[in-house]
Amino acid sequence: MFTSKEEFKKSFTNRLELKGTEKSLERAHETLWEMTCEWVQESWKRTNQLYEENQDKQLYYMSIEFLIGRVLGQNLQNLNFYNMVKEGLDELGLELSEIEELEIEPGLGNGGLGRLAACFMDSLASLELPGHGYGLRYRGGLFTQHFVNGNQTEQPTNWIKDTNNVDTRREDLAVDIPYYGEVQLVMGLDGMRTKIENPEWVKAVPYDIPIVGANGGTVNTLRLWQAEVSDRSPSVGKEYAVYERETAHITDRLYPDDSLETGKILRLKQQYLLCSASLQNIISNHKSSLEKLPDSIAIQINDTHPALAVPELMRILIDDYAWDWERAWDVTTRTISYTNHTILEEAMEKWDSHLIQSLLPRIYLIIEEIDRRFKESLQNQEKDDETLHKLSIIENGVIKMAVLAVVGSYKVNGVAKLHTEILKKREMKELNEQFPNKFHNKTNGITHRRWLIKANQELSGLITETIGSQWMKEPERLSELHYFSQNQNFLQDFQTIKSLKKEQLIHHLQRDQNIIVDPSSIFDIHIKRFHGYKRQLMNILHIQMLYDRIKRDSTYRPYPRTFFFGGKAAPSYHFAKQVIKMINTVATKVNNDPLARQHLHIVFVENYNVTQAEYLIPAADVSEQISTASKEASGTGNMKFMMNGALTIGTFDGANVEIFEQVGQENAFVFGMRAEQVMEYEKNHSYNPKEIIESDVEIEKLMEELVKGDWTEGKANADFIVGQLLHDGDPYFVLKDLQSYAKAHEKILDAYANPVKWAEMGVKNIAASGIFSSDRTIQQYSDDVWHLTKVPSIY
Ligand code: 26W
Repeated sequence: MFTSKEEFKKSFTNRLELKGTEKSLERAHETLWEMTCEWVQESWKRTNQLYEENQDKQLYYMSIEFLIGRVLGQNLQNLNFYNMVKEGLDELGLELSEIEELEIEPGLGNGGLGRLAACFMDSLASLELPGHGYGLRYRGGLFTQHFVNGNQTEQPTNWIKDTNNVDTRREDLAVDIPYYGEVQLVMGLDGMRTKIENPEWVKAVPYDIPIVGANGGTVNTLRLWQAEVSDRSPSVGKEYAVYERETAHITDRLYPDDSLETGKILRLKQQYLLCSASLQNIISNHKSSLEKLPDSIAIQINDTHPALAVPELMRILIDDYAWDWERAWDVTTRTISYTNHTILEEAMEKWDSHLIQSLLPRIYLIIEEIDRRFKESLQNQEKDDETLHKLSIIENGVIKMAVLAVVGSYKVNGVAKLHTEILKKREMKELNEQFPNKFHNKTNGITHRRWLIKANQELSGLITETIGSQWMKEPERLSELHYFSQNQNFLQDFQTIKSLKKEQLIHHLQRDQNIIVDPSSIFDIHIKRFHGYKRQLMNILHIQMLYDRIKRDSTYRPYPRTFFFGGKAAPSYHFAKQVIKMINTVATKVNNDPLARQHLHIVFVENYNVTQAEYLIPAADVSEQISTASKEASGTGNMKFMMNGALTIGTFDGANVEIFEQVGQENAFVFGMRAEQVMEYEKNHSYNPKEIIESDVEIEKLMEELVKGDWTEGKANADFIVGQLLHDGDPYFVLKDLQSYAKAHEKILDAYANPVKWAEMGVKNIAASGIFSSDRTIQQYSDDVWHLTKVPSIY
């Protein structure tokens, strides 16, 4: 470990020289990476020792996705070495940011759910709480997106290199996972036991990633499992080569669908591998005191993807440790808790009973028994058929994972107030009534260390100069900035930094995509996965409306705006892909029109990922959070923008509601229907988009142009978009909210015309954003669900 810049430079140069005379950027990266790993190693070892000595309660966060982003710079930041290293390298003629650019980010997640898991890992370590992650080590992360003719293409992204990976293989901790086989009763020393005969064994090998907390004191572990062939004989009747191939497939790719349930056997294999390997690993450390499991550990399952943890823990306790059902159920349901991240019907996981029965025969029997006992317990409660239907785990040959997760957990939470209310009052009403104290809310958060301190070092520096550095530890103290929202010097500095972040983004885009952007335009940014309910379509339709207005009305010459889009569509989600194609088509038309181009510019950032987000968010003036009310469980991008002083244009949905509550509606641009209205329309099937078209000339004209194909290329594209809006009844209420959205945009222009007022609103947003740090979220989980104790790190 070094204590000064000079020491660092010396050590760095020595190591670099050992690598040979050629001083490439790659070598510098390799050297810095190795040094960082060594610094982390010490704290990692010490943290683990402390946990062991103190026998502290440990939390295990199980998630099928961990979207951690680049690691090097963030680790340096959390170790408090970033500036020192940057300056040292500078003096050696090297640019730290260029070195950072060499890291391929591990895209082990699709979107919000995976990124949330990563933010939580950061907060756990930073709060010095014993909390670790269990996930899967996909060889290929989320696909790389390119546009060919405006269409999304997908290439596999391989993030694993030959050397210097972010993770360390732990062969010593490998476990075997049983698939298929037959369930049999065998006579053991202590009576009859259930056993799986002739399963197909797959070896799960863990790879550990250190999670470095703030100030580098606590280093927790993210453990990712990789599937490999087992030394035990594979199942009879299968060629070894086939077994080998099928095994390698299990952790070969991240499933790129983030809301469409694909129901593939491979996905089920992944889920079981995650649950079984993690639980075997946990139990092996607690063998001697299993009775006390709920006091010594907590398991949080991130959505239902790891819900098989419930029957798997039951299986281990009953089959491997000869416990009776009641005892096993008591311990299981006091150990596991569950977070729900979506109410979209198509994203609610359901598995075909036959599939589970054949792949996981023992697990199936346990789920069946859980369901039987639960139904039995309801028998004398006089429930009507509808209620019984909502409460059943298995029904008509289908297993409902959300019901299994609720029944098998001691706590269940939604991820924003509105979402939790919808869960309790509608989606899971019957379950909530059955288990009145189980449901609670934990509004999501984001780690301010990555999204402000690291991504916007300039702004974070200004904040520290202004209110001191305590806000980094207690982000709610950002509220002290409120006072400075009236201070002209501070506002000017804030504006200067915003311009600087815009320049940095421009530079990045120019280098990556050869796009030139006007730095004085309003940066209006819509970045997230492509989905109908996130309404990228509404955004692009509005831009078409603006184009028409500019063409039609020679007095309408609005202030220049750059509309940024970024996001991927699931490869099988055709509608979302058609919207991508359409945005690219509209972009070509608008950007090449000499008149419109003076006022509107559309930029579609290719391959949106965590790294791109770190460039885009600090540069934003306007944050687009425009989901159909009731559909976005929380959103977390909304919080990142707010923390960087962008103003939100948004609906009353997810955590937007709480953002508006914190900052005041006067410092945001709120529009559109409320969740109750949307749900009322849905219940009564009373929304008819044709009525909107007939009553609004502007929208009518827009639709005519769409039908004519003025805004699309190729008939298929026009048919898809028009089909959704007209013939499929506009399921996400795009036309219904369009004018209200357009009015909110007009208000944005009015507000932007007064730069000081605009900056003041931005600063008020930053000042009100502290509550959205994931440190707050994690502390609440710990207080209400996990009951962890802080383990202060010893330096
Ligand atoms: C079955 C396939 C599948 C895969 C992922 C279904 C659903 C998912 C996730 C639930 C999708 C997701 O990422 N949800 C998002 O979770 C965020 C973190 O809580 C929220 O902020 C977003 O609102 C929610 O859409």
